[in-house]
Amino acid sequence: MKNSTLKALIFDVDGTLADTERDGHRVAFNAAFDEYGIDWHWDVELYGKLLAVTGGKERMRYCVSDLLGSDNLPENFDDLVPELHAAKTRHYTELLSTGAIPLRPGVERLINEARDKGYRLAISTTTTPENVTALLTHTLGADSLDWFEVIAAGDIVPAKKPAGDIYVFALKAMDLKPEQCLAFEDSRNGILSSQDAGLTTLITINGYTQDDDFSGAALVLDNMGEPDQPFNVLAGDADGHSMLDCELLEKIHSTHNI
Ligand code: XBP
Ligand code: MG
Repeated sequence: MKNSTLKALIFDVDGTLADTERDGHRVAFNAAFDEYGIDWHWDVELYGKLLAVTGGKERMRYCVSDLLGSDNLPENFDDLVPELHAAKTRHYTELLSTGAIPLRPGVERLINEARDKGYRLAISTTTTPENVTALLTHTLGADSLDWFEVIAAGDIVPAKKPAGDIYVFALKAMDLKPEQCLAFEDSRNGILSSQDAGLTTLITINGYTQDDDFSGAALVLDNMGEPDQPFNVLAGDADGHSMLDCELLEKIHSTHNI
């Protein structure tokens, strides 16, 4: 099963392609709570704790069960979650349409290079599909939706990250084996998911995930790097490179798939 050629790159979205959590999803959740008269405000610190659970609907239920309890919530809160989440998605996509959240350093450059070199691309995320469409459309342009052969997102699999199902779904849809791909993640739940699916994984950390356990990652970076903005290597061997490019990806892939 080893010694395969690198064929495809599979990207997580939130935290990896863009820093969406603190100033995007969190803000949209709060706007939905306001809209529905719910007496919650998820501040930056609390939201960090809530990120233990992936998926917005799951996160709201976790907030009740493990963090804030049900005081002052409507009696039918659990039934209201899907509707509340739909409002959150509306607020989030509206926010993205203003161009409020850019891609992280190196993301567009790496995607363009990978396309030029003929690598296949996919997305594997727990977020709602509309959110992926909005992010790609308002950063790379509407055409970019077609650059990704598979956009595996949201409730398409019942078990979200850290389960490996969403990566397995993407691999199946592309008819590829894990050793023919690399995964790009930013969080502990993300790498647990990609590793569960057997994928060699590269990490770019962010403010919420910088202290996460990334055991087994092929490389841990602060970002993907640009020609005028070299990355910092936090773990692993970048072979003297200062930004993530296809040559480095090939080296990492061959080192980890022999
Ligand atoms: C992303 C998430 C998502 C978003 C919210 O995790 O956890 O839940 O925060 O999205 P990952 P929805 O980057 O590991 O995929 O509200 O649309 O569920
Ligand atoms: Mg992520």
